[in-house]
Amino acid sequence: MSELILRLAECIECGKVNLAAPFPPKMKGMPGADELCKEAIESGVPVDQILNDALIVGMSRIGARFSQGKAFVPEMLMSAKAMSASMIHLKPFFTSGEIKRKGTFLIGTVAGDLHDIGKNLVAMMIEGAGWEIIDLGVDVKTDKFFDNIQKYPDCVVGLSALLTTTMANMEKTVREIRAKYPQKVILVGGAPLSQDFCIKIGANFYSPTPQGAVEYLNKIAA
Ligand code: B1M
Repeated sequence: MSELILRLAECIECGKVNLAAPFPPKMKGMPGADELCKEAIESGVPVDQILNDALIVGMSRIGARFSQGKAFVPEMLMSAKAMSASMIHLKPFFTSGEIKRKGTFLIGTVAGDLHDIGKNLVAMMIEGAGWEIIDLGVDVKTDKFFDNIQKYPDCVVGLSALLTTTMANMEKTVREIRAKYPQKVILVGGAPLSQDFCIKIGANFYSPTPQGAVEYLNKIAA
């Protein structure tokens, strides 16, 4: 594998955004994801290789470390930032169809709930795994999910809830989606949830971490 790809994967994993970024201190003064991604494209590295062997590998390494308690939210946010800096260069290739997405993931925080930090992290990790993200934001009522399921019929749906009080709204939305779209794959997550709750409301999968959601999605996309 090319030296450039290995360095880019390391920048994503370590959250090195660009040359000017002071984080992480051990990479100060070195080119970051922004410059290395641009260089890789300009030197003819196939764009799907840049995505699969650098971006996805870097994001999955940081995701695994987070799941093991060896990395924390700020580090994941820096990795997501580095990924976004690279994605700017890759976006035209997605638009032209040269790089294929694994699927579309519709995500929102449920009605009545304004917490979005965890939801955003999950969205960024899933985007980093090669999925197109449609982020519906916070306080998302069932109708908004319906509108977007109609727009993206093959999408997988993800719901996040951070309050015990809004778990009831999650249940309502999942049941309503299930009634209208019985085959729809629905993932749920958020601090107060549990596997038992996931089963009770009829969602397909519960993950306490972004990486768990990524692994599940990759499995169903394979
Ligand atoms: Co709120 N809040 N908050 N809050 N808040 C909590 C959640 C709370 C636990 C604090 C406490 O009392 N100790 C408590 C909930 C208690 C409960 O119901 N069990 C609480 C409360 C009560 C409230 C208010 C009601 C307070 C009030 O006004 N009286 C109010 C409600 C507003 C509303 O939503 N309607 C409120 C408001 C707020 C702020 C707006 C001030 C702010 C949110 C800002 C924002 O999100 N933009 C806020 C914050 C920041 C918190 C805490 C401190 C941090 C939440 C967070 O971002 N964690 C939180 C206490 C805490 O957790 N220590 C608290 C970091 C984030 C990365 O983790 O969101 O769990 P998390 O996401 C994780 C996993 O859960 C998982 O992956 C993420 C990464 O690991 N995950 C998924 C999440 N979604 C997933 C989806 C998936 C898969 C995995 O698949 C689809």
